Amino acid sequence: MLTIYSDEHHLHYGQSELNDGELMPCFECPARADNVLAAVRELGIGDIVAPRDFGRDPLARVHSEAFLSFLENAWPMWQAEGRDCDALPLIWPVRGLRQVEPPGIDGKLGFFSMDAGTPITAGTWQAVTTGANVCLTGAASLVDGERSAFALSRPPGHHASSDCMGGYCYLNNAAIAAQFLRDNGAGHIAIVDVDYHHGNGTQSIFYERDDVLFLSIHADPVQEFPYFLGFADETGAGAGRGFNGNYPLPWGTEAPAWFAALGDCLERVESFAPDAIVVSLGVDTFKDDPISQFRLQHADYLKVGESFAQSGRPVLFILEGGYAVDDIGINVANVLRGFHENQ
Ligand code: Q9C
Ligand code: ZN
Repeated sequence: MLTIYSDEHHLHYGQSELNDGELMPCFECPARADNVLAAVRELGIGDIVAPRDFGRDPLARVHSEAFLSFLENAWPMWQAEGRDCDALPLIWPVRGLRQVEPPGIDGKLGFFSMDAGTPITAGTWQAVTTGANVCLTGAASLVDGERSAFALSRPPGHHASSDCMGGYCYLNNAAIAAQFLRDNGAGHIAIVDVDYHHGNGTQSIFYERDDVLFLSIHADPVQEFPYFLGFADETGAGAGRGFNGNYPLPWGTEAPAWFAALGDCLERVESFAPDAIVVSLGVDTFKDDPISQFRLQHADYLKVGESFAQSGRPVLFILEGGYAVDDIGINVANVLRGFHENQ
């Protein structure tokens, strides 16, 4: 299996996020991808290659021009205010407030975000565009006939919508890759999101479409971030009715219940018969994840990979969450190994 990777993820290194009422060090850190890279190298199941540059067009297929231009200019605007700490929002246009893009950076940060856990730093734009290129290079390899690829990118993407960052996410890599596959000959794409958190951004991007099936297994939003999307009754709208599936599970969920949901997802994928599957691969379902409450174990991830291999369809794995930094390498490598040994 081909892995795509760039060191440029190091350019995004947030200092702090608001968590439990305190500013604390970011859970989403460069060591995550470094550790995954080391584990994939050791696994030795294929080449590790650099991304190609796909330019702005594939990003603009998913994100609004106003949002892309905000992401690109946020740091220079923040700096122009004389600040050199991370840029974080402090006010959002909630119910009763006007939904109009403000001219200044403090207004824009709230207008284009959903939480205060997603800092913009000096290198964020460069890192996130390179991360998207990592995923696009993986998608392009499937177009060229590869059976599978692993996009080893960070920061993650599945919480980002067409015009909002949040949940450590800026550009929605899975959506960008799925749209690229659609634009390059695939008629139908399934996105299976196994990150611990609901992929609210991906869901919202494809909610009214019947060409991209979105399925997500995650902690129940009644208990867990992102709180405001990811319920079981969200099944799609308009033409997309029936093409969105959520599997909210309670805190404490262990492997049997989790794999029952995955089995159900994969049956739905089979009847949809997509040309390829994009997997939003978060491993924050791990029992020792510092911000999550599921209980999957190292060996369970082998079975995750094996389950996707059994579909027999081309698969693009894209790294999302996973914050047990010392375990993220083995967990991700186990998914890839489980796939590789059963394809
Ligand atoms: N007290 C991803 O896994 N903060 N994002 C949670 C917990 C946001 C996670 C706070 C978590 C976002 C891609
Ligand atoms: Zn997550």
